[in-house]
Amino acid sequence: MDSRNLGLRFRVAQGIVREAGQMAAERFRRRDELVIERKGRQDFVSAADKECEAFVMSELLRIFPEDGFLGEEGGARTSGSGATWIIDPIDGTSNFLAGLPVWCVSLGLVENGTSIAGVIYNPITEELYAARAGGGATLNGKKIQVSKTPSLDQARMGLGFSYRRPVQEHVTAVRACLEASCEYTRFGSGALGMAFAADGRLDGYYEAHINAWDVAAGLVLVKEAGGWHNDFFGGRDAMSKGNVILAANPMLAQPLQSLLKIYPAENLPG
Ligand code: LIP
Repeated sequence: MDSRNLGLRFRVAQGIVREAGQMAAERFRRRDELVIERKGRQDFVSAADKECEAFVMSELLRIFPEDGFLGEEGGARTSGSGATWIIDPIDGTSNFLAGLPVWCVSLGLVENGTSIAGVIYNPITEELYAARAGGGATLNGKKIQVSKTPSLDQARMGLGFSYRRPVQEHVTAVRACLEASCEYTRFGSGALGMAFAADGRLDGYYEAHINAWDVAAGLVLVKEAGGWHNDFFGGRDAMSKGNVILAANPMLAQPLQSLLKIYPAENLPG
């Protein structure tokens, strides 16, 4: 996509995500009124997720009718332009429903298996992350960069888990980190985990299986903030089936790679 078209989409996406975030924040404040449906083990959805996704999808397709769309709550449309918007209307739904202000709206734009623009917005903390390919990454307009932590025994990782994968696998990852004196935090929002890795509040983020809508925005954020991440969309059917995610500052990519025993080494930095 040429720079002018990407720039236009980047600006429009920030406006739409901010508006969607305000809608979701209103629902958050009145969450006791929400009807909650169960999608799976500790996996919930409410009218707030669906409303937010429908709003974002209708706005994007009104302005960019040729683009494709993939949403966590089922919104989908094949792309005519080669670019596909990927949205998680409320990432961290369990936190949202519990009243924890650790959730966000996450919107990514993917072309040819690469994330080229991303916006992540937590309307409660008023933090808006944005990045476009070649344009750097920002938090509320200020440039962000990944951490410079040089070794695991000084690091703090974000570790995510869902019942899509065996509990033992997560326990093994937690144990490996702790035995390496590497601290960890579990947020319940993969998108915020990637954002915190991009601005250096975390030194990296790992989850054995995550969906495209959780990381599509975070991938370009981490990359534009000088970080490294695995070839998420290189996985078979990753767009529809998800994949493992590992993101980190470049110095920790290899040590984390070995520690978590996830990938062959060829696509690591350095
Ligand atoms: C969440 C992800 C998180 C994962 C949770 C859940 P949701 O997405 O962001 O990384 O650990 O199980 O999938 O369901 O809140 O959009």
